[in-house]
Parts: sequence; structure tokens; C-alpha cells
Amino acid sequence: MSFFGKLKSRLFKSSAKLEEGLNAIVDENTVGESVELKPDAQGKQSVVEIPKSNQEPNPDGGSEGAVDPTLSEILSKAELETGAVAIVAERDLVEKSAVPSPEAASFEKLVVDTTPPNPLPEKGGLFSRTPRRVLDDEMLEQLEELLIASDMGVDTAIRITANLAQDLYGKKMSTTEIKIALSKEISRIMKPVARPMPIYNKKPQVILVVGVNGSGKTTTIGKLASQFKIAGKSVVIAAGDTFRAAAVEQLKVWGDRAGVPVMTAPQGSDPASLAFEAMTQAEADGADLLMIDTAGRLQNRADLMEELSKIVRVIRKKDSTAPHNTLLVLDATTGQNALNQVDAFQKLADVSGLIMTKLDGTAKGGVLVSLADKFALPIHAIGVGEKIDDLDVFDPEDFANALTGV
Ligand SMILES: Nc1nc2c(ncn2[C@@H]2O[C@H](COP(=O)(O)OP(=O)(O)O)[C@@H](O)[C@H]2O)c(=O)[nH]1
Ligand SMILES: [Mg+2]
Repeated sequence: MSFFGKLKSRLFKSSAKLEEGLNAIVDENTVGESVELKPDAQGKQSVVEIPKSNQEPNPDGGSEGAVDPTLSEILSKAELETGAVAIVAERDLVEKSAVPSPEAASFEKLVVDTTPPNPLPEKGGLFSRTPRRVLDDEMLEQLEELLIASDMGVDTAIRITANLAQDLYGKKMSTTEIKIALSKEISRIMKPVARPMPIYNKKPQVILVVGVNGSGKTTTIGKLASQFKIAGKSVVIAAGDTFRAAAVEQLKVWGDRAGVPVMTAPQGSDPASLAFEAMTQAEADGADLLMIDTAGRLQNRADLMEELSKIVRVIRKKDSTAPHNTLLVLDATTGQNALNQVDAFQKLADVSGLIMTKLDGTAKGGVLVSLADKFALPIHAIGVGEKIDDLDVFDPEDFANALTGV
């Protein structure tokens, strides 16, 4: 499967949450479409014009009364009587009779570059129609709340909805059309920070990897080392989290798998002297890359700061320009807390880029949008699982489409 295919399926929790919220918003004050089905006396379907009064937004703002009892009775009766035949017949009717409104036509122009060539009809049950709602102040407010609930943060949510309003205020929008518009806005925010990790003409290029415990540093180093190795680079890893024996074992497994040497030191020993030895080894081997794992005990900030600055100090004895990259690894499941972690680690180290892990299995994927919006830090890669190929460079369009479920 392509990484985009995988990303889309693994970001499902985030996109499903967004979709559920969008459906609720759109359905709440739907502007009725005119194509509906009604079985006649013989059980065949025919087009029913929804009475005009039902097409107007409910002045109360609720959905009650949007369909009169007679019609809903007819619909539920038809559902029972006509079964699967209706699905085919109904799609046929919708295709033949749907005439795009002028609004829809101008919206098409706006989104022409992202609309799939043959958009599937929207899901809507047996008698599917495409609910649309006029993008007004109330709906914008609800969208803003939904984006905040999707971990995009208040400022970013406001920015996104303001941009939507600028382009689309007063237009009738379906869930799919909102998703496409959202995806465009999100990818616009993320494009400037989507940058692969730079590779310098340095031997060894030193990559320091920082982040809180459990964020995915060790796993990410393993994945990166394997991928660099496959790309023909020679790599040395320093298992600088000497605090946790498991971290060392974990790296050894990745190292064995990738054929990359892993420098280790006894548990509890000084990570800086290990980093120095690893630097010596990497130089002697003529390695292209040296990746240094670190511990992430943020609860003791002063210790961690001292530990990191000592590592930097000793490797600078060998190369004053090192480390060439300081990657901050963030766990998507921590949601908005990831922003605090960026703040904290920028004070501890000279963070040069971000990698976000665990975007699979969380509904908090939107946090990456607020990170992109709030910090100008490059996002190099994203992790969507525990296997070696579950890490890939960050592509803003793919991400925006996967997050919104476009
Ligand atoms: N689902 C998922 N799990 C991940 C991902 N990256 C890391 N993990 C898991 O998160 C846990 C902590 O990772 P680890 O690399 O040990 O974190 P560290 O403490 O920062 O070194 C491990 O169980 C990893 O397998 C990811 O992208 N997706
Ligand atoms: Mg670790």
C-alpha cells in the first residue's frame, strides 16, 4: 500500500471524528434538496418534490420539522417495502435529475484542483440526498468548536474558519465540500513547514534525538537508521538513553535488523561519554550519520538540560558544528500537550525539526496542524505505526486529505 493509503486508513480515528462532527453540523440545519423517493401503489419509486416549506432552514435552528410526518412515514414505509432495489433506482434518479445550483458551480471552480475526478455519492442511507447547509456565522462558530475539539487549537481553528468564511460565506455546503475546503486550508498552513530532514556534506552528520519518555524516540531512530541504511548511508547509533535498559535492547534489535552498529554503555553511566565514544567510532568508520538517542525525563528539567548540554559539549570537542540536527519527537496521542513539549524542549535544546509519531490510533491528529501554525519548525516525518516502513516524510497535502477524510 502507498504511504498515503496507509496514512488515510491509520488516521481514520481523526478523520472519523471530524466527519461525525461535520455531519452533525450540516444535518442540524440542512437546506433540503429536491430529490427524494416515494413508492407508488405498485411499490415502484418516483421522484417526490419536498414541499418548499421543508427546504427552508428551520428558524429554531434545530432539525425538528425539517421533514413532515407524512413524508417521513412514506420514507420509512418505502424503506421496508422496497429494499435493495431502491438503492440502485435512487442513485440513478439522483444522477439524472440533479441539476447543479449556481452556488455549487462556483464552488466547483474554487476546489477544482482537489475534487476527485468521479466523486462518489455521499453516504446517506437508503434515500440518500446531499444535505447542505448555508455557511453562516452560527455554522462557522460550530466549525470552530469542532476544529478545537479535533486538537487544532483555538488560534488555528479561528484562522481556518476565518479563511473559510472569506471564500465561502453564504454558500450552501455539504459535508464533502466542507472537508475539501478544510483540507485546502490545512495544507496551506502546513506547506511552509513540510521539509525533509536536511542532509549535510558532513561526516559524520550528527543527529541528536530528544523528546519526553515514550514519545517514540528509540523507535524512530530504529526506523530512520533502517531507512538511511537502505538508502545507502552508513549509520552509527549511540544508545544514549542509558537510564532505561529496555531502550538499549530495543535499539540493538533495530540495529541488528538494519545492520547498523549500536554503541551502548552500562545502565546508569554517563550518556555524554557514550556520545563521545560513538563520535570517535563514527569518525573512524567514516560513517555518514551518527544518531544519538537520549533519555526524556522531563519531570526533572534541570537534570535533562544538563544531560543534553553535556552531550552537545563533548561532541563539539570533535566537531564544533555538531549536532547538525536536533530532532524533537512528539507523540500525537498527547494532543495539545505536544505544544507545551515544543516550548519546553526549545528551551532545553536547539530543536531543528519535528517528527510526530503515533498518528495511528488517535483522534488527536489535528494537533500537527496547530504545531505547524504555531511554531515555524520544520516537520520532517510522521509515524503511523511500529514497523520500519511506518515512518515517512511529511507531505502536507496527503496529510490534510487523510485528516479530513477527503
Ligand atoms: N502505534 C504507534 N506506536 C509507536 C509509534 N512510534 C513508537 N511507538 C511505540 O511507542 C512506544 C514508545 O516508543 P519508544 O521508541 O520506546 O519511545 P521513547 O521512550 O521516546 O524512546 C513503543 O511501544 C513504540 O513501539 C507509532 O508511530 N505508532
Ligand atoms: Mg527510548
